[in-house]
Amino acid sequence: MQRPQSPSFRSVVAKGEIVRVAGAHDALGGILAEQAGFDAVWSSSLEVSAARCLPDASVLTMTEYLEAAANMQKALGIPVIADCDTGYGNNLNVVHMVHEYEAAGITAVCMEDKLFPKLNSFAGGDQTLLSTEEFCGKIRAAKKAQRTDEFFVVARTEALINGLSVDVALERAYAYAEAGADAVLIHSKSKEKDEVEEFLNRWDGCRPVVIVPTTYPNWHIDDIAKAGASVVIYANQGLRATVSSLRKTFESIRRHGDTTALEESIAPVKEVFGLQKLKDWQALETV
Ligand code: SPV
Ligand code: MG
Repeated sequence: MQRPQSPSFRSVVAKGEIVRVAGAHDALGGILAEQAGFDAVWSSSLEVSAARCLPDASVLTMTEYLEAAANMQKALGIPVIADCDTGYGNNLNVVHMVHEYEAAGITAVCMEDKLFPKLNSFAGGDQTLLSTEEFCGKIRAAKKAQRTDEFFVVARTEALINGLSVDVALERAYAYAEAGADAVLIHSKSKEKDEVEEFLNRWDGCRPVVIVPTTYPNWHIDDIAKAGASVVIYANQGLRATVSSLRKTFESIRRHGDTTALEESIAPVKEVFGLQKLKDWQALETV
């Protein structure tokens, strides 16, 4: 029995159809995304830190984020894009990060142009950006560090998160493309899609654009594709569903004193065995 094998993220993007990505923090979430038909999994810094009840504030180390991403990739037949925050420090940290992620079988990483330590984009607080030139240096360092042509570096600008204009976001994104990024990610905390849509309208298409429609949820994927985005990351809906579902489940048990009311709405143990591929493992006893 072999582990699943995943195509590279680059090859998935190269198909030319919009790439649908779901956020996860462990292999279980990742495989549920794969089974639902997603094309890739986002190893979300928000999810991975929340899974340990820690803030998404560069508190966990690179090694801890890498372990989470690698555990997902090992279980999946679709590629993981690792959310690597700021690259965990300066150019040197970025190079170490690329070496380690690539060696672990991760085919795509994303770095954002904020200062280290960073804070989650929706948390308010300090969202100061690194200078464009310094971030371009990180991109160049990352691209020089990769061993294979397959490895894919997404450069994420937090210009809009920082309250800067679409002009600035575009200026930065073009500089990041010029520095060698394989794709750019434009993040926004606006309740409307307008600023991301404007970015896409004015983007010349020199690199694929990645978007994260968390705060502007009512943009249908077909319309996002028409607007020119290549990759859509549903970054934290799985985590939020987990929180709601576990809360409801545990409250129900406490309220009712038994689990009868729940049985219809929770997965049978058999389904869990399926996700564990238990039958395949048991078959190994008699090979
Ligand atoms: C994440 O999922 O960790 C992200 C997206 O980086 S966000 O939380 O919106 O910043
Ligand atoms: Mg993140």
